This record gives sequence, structure tokens and C-alpha cells, in this order.
Amino acid sequence: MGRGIVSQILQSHLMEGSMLPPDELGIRIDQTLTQDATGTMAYLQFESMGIARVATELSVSYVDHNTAQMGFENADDHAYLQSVAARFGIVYSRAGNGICHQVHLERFGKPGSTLLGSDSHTPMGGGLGQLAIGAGGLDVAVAMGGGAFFLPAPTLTLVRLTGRLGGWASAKDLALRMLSILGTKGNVGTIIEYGGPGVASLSVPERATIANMGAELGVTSSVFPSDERTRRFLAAQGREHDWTALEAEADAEYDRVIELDLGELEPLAACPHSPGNIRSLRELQGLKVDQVCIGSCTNSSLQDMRAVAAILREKTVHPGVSLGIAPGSRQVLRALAKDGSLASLIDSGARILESACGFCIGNGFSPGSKAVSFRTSNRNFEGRSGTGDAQVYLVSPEVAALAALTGRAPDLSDAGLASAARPAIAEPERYEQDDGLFIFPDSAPAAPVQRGPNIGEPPRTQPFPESLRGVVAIKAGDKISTDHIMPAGARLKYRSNIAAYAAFVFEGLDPGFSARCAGLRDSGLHAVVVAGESYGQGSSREHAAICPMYLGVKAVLAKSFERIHAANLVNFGIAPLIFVQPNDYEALERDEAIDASDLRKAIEAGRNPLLAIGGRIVECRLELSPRQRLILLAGGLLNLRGAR
Ligand code: MIC
Ligand code: SF4
Repeated sequence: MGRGIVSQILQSHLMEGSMLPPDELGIRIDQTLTQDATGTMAYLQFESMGIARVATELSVSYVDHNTAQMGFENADDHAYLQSVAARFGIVYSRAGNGICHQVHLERFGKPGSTLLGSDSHTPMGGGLGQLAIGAGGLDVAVAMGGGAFFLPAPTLTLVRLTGRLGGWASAKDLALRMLSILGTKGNVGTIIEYGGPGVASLSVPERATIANMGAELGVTSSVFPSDERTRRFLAAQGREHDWTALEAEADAEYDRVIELDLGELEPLAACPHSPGNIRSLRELQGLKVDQVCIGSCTNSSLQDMRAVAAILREKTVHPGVSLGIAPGSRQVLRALAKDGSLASLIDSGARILESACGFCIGNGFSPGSKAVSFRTSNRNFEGRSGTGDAQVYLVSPEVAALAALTGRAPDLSDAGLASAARPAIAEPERYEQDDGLFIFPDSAPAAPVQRGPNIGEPPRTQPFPESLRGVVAIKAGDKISTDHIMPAGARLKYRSNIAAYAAFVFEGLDPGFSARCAGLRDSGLHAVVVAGESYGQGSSREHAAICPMYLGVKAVLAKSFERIHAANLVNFGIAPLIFVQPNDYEALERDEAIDASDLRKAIEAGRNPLLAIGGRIVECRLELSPRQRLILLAGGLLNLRGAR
């Protein structure tokens, strides 16, 4: 039987385990990336492991999330990250250099290699034929030290593309179409491989947009072949030497095959408040739009920005719309400045934003109350924009630009637009490079690590208790994202200070949660979180596990979990328990007492735990490997590794 590209990469990187379910695979990680919002904690954990220098081929520390710098905290974090990078052999990408995934694609990603990043959109590297996976910071810290990264033997899905994009359909619409087919839940453990004759018609930045939004499907990664288009992209980036061909072997077998004709795609939109709530743009016609934000790691390439500039050229933004544009990297911004596109954007009335995450994570540019915002980013969870009742729609850059001109969801059947297609933007022969905002470790002066007053130690917890007496501290619904658990936006500056950040756990859902947990802890009780389907979807932020751990949460009882968050819970000593009978969820109430005295023994024995709740017995499942059971019993991965 032939192997697909994912199987080839997994096999060439296998350190432990096997690819046969139910085994777990431990793979070698060639490259890592961190960003500043997750990176400070990841490097504090790395430091506590007592390793002298990173053991990877390449590790890069990006500063792109917390660049608002309201107060001293962000700048102190940046100084810490810069000093720690110099100390441990890590490339440091300074604020202003761009969004980690876009910059990594431009300067470092390599076909056939593995990349682990402390950010859920790390899979964007799959556009280059890299097996790129998002994880919690602690898993990335272990990989930086040369340790294996573990994942369950994956389910492999081939998406076979035919035809080519036409009319106004773009790569974003393919990403959205995938969401309408697969949804945002139920895809845990899947890796998508793109193939078929349609792949050749997509440029690397377009492939990267599609791989990026695999994160919203909840898949582990999405990988494209490495072909002539990949070679051309790398050559244009001055790194043809990083190219290798990567294609599926004849007769490669997959668990599932999805056929998609690119020619049949039409412009789509993800409607409030889920990336999986997909409708045709046609159905939104006439919808008044108040704000348009173009950028984020999903759609901020030079190609995207040039398409937007072509649509806005010699036109003026509608007076009812506030348009913000954030080019994804300094490389993109410089190119736009040189070819005159930047002038067109400015002339149109666009507000040019920093090449950073910014609006995408609610770090500025929050819409007005009840405002409709058209965005090219990848997530529209309720409140993520910083405005609780804003209505955020995810669309392509072209559709966003058209909406900025008309103040409405564009009517593509309009005579002028129906006869046109989206601007054809040729791929550059050469991307002009300037690596001036990287600090490479060999040239960095070895100075002491700088720790500002906001930077605390990574917290630890005790081994899993012999007998657990818990109380339901919150009963949450389906699709609770890590944005619900640990808000970002204005709270981002507390990422390095767990004691301060923990005050905001579930802030938007239940502002009393943190104080309630403190009360339980004082009475010698443990807090238990109860939730519905897909608990922990969205970001990789391990703070959504660390802060609850800090508050004394020892178990989350849910109908299902998303992959990265479930792994983070285990890494911080919290049991991710799955209801065997989903109906048991309905019967549970907040403040109910839970006798979980069976839990530790069940974890040890690898059997289903039985919880006694209000005279009922609730059976749960723990989908953990033997390795993860040991981590949980130890009270977290740092305890198990015997870190200093
Ligand atoms: C996100 O898009 O939600 C983030 C902010 O990039 C997160 C990481 C974080 O919370 O720092 C992610 O996607 O992992
Ligand atoms: Fe940054 Fe948004 Fe991308 Fe997350 S999704 S890395 S916040 S641009």
C-alpha cells in the first residue's frame, strides 16, 4: 500500500510508538515557534527544565500578539523573550516583523519537516508541505529540549481537488467550504491531506490560507504536497535550497476521501458566532456593514493585500464603514510601500494597522455595539472582537474590500461585479527580503535573562489527590472556546502573571467563577467544570488550563473536548472526563457536590471513573494514553519531568 504525504512525514520522524490505532506516536520536531502571548510561559517552563540550549534545528520566538503595550507588561515580556532567546539559541523576531505564521512561511518553513508551535494556527505551514501542529506551550518547551511530541495515531482524510477557482471565489472560500462540510466538531485526531489536479492551480499563500483554517475544523493539521509552485515560492523567497518534492505515492490509502471541484466554489461567509456557521454571501445581500478588518494570519499575504489594493484603487471607503488593514508581515508591508499599493490603500481612507494580530484577538479595533464587522480572520466567537454583541462575519479579502466600498454585503450579481472576477494577482518572481528585525542567536550578546515585575514563576500543583471531593463550579454549554475560558483582548497583558490572570477565568460567562473557586479551596473542596460538546475549542493557550489549575479545578466533565485543550488540561493535572451518557449532563446543576473518590484509582487502572452526584452514579470516560495517565497522576508534566 502506498503512503500519502502525511504518512511519509510521520514515518520519517517517528521516535516512539506506532501509526496503528490505538497507539500514540512520538515524533521528532524539527522546528518550533512561539508567540509572545504563549511564549513567556513556554520559556519559563523551558528554563525550569534546566536544559542548556534548544535541541531543534530551528526555534523561533515571535512577538506579534501583545504589541498594544498599554502599560509596562508587554514590553517587559518582550525584553524577557529577547534575552531568553539569546541565552538558549533561539531566533527572535522583534515586534513589527509580522504575524508568526506569515513570517514563518516566508522565511523558515520547509517541506517535509515537522513544526510545533504554541499557537493553534501553526498548521498554516502545511501550505508549504510541512507537517505543522499547534500545541500548548509546555509541549513546545519539551520539543525544544529534544523531547518527542505525542499525538494519537491519526485518521487520514484526503481532500481531492479538481478544477480551478473562478469568478469571485478565493482560497478563503475553500477554507469556509471545508467548514460547511466537516463542521467545527468531531474532527479531533484527523489530519487532512490535500491532493488531486486542482492543487497545482493554488499558490503557496492560498494553500496556507486553507491550511490555516484547518484549525477551525479542529483537525490536527492540514498538509499540501510540495510541488513546482512550492519550489517557485521558496525560490522567490531566496530559499530554493529548502525545497524538496513531496507527493503521495501511487495507491496511497486514506480513511476518508472528499472530492471538491474548485470551479464550483462561490463566495461564502462564516456568520456570527461560529466559524462553522457558513452561508452563501448571496443570502447576506443588503446587510449593512459598519466595520471591515482585513489581515490576520489567515489572509494577510502580499497576494491578498494586492488584491485588496486593486479593488480599492481610486475609490473611497463608504462613509459608514471604518476600514482597518493589517498587512501580515514587514515583508508584505515593504512590498506594498514600494509598488504603490500602500498609497492606494491610504488614499481610499483605510486605516493602516500594525503588522500584528491586533483586531483578530480583540486587541484594539473593537466594533461598536451591535455593529456588523466583516473580517478576513479565522474566528468569530462571541465577544472575541472585544465587543460582546458585535456581529462578526468571516469573509475573503476581496469580499471585505467590496463591502468597505459599499457599506453593505456586496451583491455579486450586480452588473459591474457579475461581469468581473476577483483581481488576478501574479505571484512575485522575487520577494524582497530584509531580515533586519530578526535577531539570530549567534549574533545576540549573551546577557542575563530579564524578568519584569509582572513575570511570575510557572505555577505547579500537587499530585492528583487520593480522594477528590468536588463541587460543580460552573455549568457551561456547547462549544466553549478558550476565549470564553481565558479572555484575551484587554486581558492579554496578564499572560505572564497567572495569579493576576486567574481572576478572569470565565469572565464573560460567569464573573463570580474565580471567587467561587477560592471559596471552595478554602473549604478543602475542588472545583469541577461541567460543559457540553467541543469544550476548549479555538486557541492553544495553555492559560485556559493553568489558570483553572491555579484556582483548584481538578476535573472538567464534558460531552467532548478539543485536542489541544484536552492535552493542556492533562499537562496541568486536570482530568478531562467525558460523559459516557451525554444525558447525564442535563441532570447536573451548579453547586452540586461530586464525590469523586474513585477517580485516582480509575486513572491508575485505566478504567472508566464513576462519580457519585446527588444520589446518582455518573460514569465517565478518560481518553488518555498510558503516558498521559502518568502525567495526570503526577499533577502535571512539569512534576513528572522532575523539573527544578
Ligand atoms: C488565537 O488566535 O486565539 C491566538 C491568540 O493566536 C491563540 C494563542 C493565544 O491565545 O495566545 C491560538 O490560536 O492558539
Ligand atoms: Fe494572531 Fe489571529 Fe492568527 Fe491567532 S488567529 S495567530 S490572534 S492573527
